[in-house]
Amino acid sequence: MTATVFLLNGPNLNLLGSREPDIYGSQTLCDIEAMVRDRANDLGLAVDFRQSNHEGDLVDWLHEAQREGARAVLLNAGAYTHTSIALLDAIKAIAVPVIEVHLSDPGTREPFRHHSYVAIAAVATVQGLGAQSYIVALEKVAAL
Ligand code: CA2
Repeated sequence: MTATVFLLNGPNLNLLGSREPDIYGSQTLCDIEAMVRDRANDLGLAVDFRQSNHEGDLVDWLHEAQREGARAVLLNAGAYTHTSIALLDAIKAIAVPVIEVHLSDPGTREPFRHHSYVAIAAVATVQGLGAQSYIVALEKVAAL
């Protein structure tokens, strides 16, 4: 059976491509989804690609990844990365490996972006490569 990777995107990422291209690139989330699907196809992985602006949706989807037996979760939690103990607890509560993904490198930006709750429980972080961060994270899953 084909392994499924949940790719979860958090708040404001639905607006990608519209503003701040210097930080996040000019691709839309749809463009990124298409890139990810192409690469996943090559790697023999299925992708469940989602976005929500609501913290609880991301928590529910992490639980769902566990219930559905996902191979891994790629999580760009957006700004919840820096604030959400609920997401940290959800990642700790599931056995599915979670890889943290960011387009930018939050460590080189404002100090309030330097701490990541997600990183505490994630098995790896890929950041600062623009849309390519998602591809590198997917390749890490294939190598798990
Ligand atoms: O670099 C990343 O991927 C981030 O997760 C993006 C988040 C930010 O809060 C994190 O610190 C790093 C923000 C996504 C906001 O996306 C926008 C899209 C269009 C216009 C403005 C922001």
